[in-house]
Amino acid sequence: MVDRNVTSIYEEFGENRLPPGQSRTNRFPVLSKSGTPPQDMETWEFTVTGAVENELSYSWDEFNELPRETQRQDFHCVTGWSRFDNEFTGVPFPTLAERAGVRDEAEHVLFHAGDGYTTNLPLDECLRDEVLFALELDGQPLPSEHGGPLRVVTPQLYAYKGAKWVTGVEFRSEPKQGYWEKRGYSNTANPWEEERYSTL
Ligand SMILES: Nc1nc2c(c(=O)[nH]1)N[C@H]1C(S)=C(S)[C@@H](COP(=O)(O)O)O[C@H]1N2
Ligand SMILES: [Mo]
Repeated sequence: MVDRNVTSIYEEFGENRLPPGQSRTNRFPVLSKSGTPPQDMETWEFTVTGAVENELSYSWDEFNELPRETQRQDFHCVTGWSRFDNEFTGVPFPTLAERAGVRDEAEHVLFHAGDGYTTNLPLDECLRDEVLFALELDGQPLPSEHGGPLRVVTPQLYAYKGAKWVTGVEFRSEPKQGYWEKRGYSNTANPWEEERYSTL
């Protein structure tokens, strides 16, 4: 059962559901900088750190007690493919932000992942209900190659903004560029503006 269908968020950004320069696929390609890291659920830990009132730390069992919802979302990869109607189940970013209590000086977010990947976003871009910490895809545990046990999805942005195997969220007063942002991909990553590459 889908709690929220967010496949119409494109209306905020452009005319068409399929962003310019994208082609639609029913496959789900895997794009990882260095393969799928091993996961040990006994020692798995997820942290919320930085400019918050309460830094948080969750074991896998604790994370599973958080309120979650299922959303129908589209997924746009900067390399040119889009996959429509994915059903992701997870914890919306605002839920975790509220539990941690974001301090006034926090304006940026850096996501950390188990393979050393990082990606950055302005806080505003994260405080949207469709930014999910996803545990399931189409009713099944998220496949490890797609970021299981836990990944971020950002349907309003190119998918490199969603860290697979996410291990932590750091709230910051200053921005810090992530893995692909440092290597020339766009900081802002809006698919309807075709913000693929850094203009710097
Ligand atoms: N931890 C981590 N997250 C990551 C990546 C990665 O290499 N490591 N690749 C990113 C890129 S470039 C894309 S396009 C999407 C791909 O997600 P998929 O493999 O599920 O298609 O994950 C993003 N998140
Ligand atoms: Mo990507």
